[in-house]
Amino acid sequence: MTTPDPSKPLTAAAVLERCDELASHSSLPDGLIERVYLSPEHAAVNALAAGWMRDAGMATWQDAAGNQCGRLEGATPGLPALLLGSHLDTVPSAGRYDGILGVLTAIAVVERINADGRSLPFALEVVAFGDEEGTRFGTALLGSRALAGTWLDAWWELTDEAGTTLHDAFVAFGLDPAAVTAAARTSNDFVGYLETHIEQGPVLEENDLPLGIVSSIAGARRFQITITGKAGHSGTPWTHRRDALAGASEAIVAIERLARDADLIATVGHLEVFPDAVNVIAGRAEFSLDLRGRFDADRDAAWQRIEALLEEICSTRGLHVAVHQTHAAPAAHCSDRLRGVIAAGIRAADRSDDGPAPLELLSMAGHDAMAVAHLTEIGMLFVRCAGGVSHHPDESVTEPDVASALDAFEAAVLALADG
Ligand code: HGY
Ligand code: MN
Ligand code: MN
Ligand code: MN
Repeated sequence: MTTPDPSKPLTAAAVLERCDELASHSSLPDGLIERVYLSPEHAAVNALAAGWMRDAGMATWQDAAGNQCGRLEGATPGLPALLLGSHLDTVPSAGRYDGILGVLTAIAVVERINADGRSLPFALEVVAFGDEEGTRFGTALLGSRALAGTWLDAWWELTDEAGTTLHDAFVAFGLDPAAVTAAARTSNDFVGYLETHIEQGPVLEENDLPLGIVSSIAGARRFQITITGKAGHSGTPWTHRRDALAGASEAIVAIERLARDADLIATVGHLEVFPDAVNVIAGRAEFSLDLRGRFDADRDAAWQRIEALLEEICSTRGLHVAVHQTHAAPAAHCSDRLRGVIAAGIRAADRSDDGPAPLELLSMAGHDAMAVAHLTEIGMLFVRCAGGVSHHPDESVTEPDVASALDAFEAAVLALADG
């Protein structure tokens, strides 16, 4: 095992350079970033992360679901581990810090602790999850749900845009679908899970804070909604039209109004029209819906009202609606214990023992921590990102904030060890 040089702790600048290197592994041209589960780009960044994990002194392996893992033993071999990590996959036309900063912060902190010769009462494991976003197959958290032991065999027939099934993508990546359950860990394997992530919202910036503590993560449900009418000549009189796109448009605006009134967040990010021609009335419109809120019960009650709304709009317009849920993740709560060590880490980083308590905030963005919460306590450290922008090439963080995050995350791990 490598023993890193304590005189050269991994700096924020080095972590940001690694973010840039990972960003170069993309399936898109012109500097745009897209890296999906079980792709050649995924294999490339797993190899890079594995090398950096080994430089930090970890033993490394790729698990049966394609997650890249590393482990540094504690005071004695075989102890349960504190799991650290995030994800390496991205949305289309992504930023370079969502998920990636969390993986690299975890590796850097293990390197620092190892270099300082600290032997902790637990092992340290780092996991770089392969599919948090769900970009390729539509349902999210596949990597972390494999580790959590909540994988569903119903997913094997999910297909990507090219029609490749998840099953065949596993095989092409060199994985055995029948062995995916080998990725599942147990609660006894871990003492907890800590994840660093950019906030993907404006709250830290509005409060002029570099770091914050996540209190809980909003649960999301995703749907594919298909509205069917009758394609026809664009000169058809109003009395004879059953326009699926006009119906979908009315529904989308009505859903937004309903979500705003219910203090929820609803996003329609995908829309496809058939036959998609300037002089043909749309016979079919298919759109996605991502619905999330602080409380699952409010979200689910609103979803029932949305279903009634869809039926009403479609019956008025002589249209048919079909709904298919593609993803559901319950809200997850960060434990008092791990929120406490994150707070201790932030205070240590900004040396503000007598300052105001670090800010706690809800994450409207989903995270792998939601899936890992099935196994063990979770805690998350948020890092300010400019304008709260994420899932966009303009996603950005500052070197000083990353330096603070490294110090805070290391101090949080040590606070747990000393606790
Ligand atoms: O969708 C989300 O909230 C996360 O970024 N995957
Ligand atoms: Mn994301
Ligand atoms: Mn993320
Ligand atoms: Mn589609």
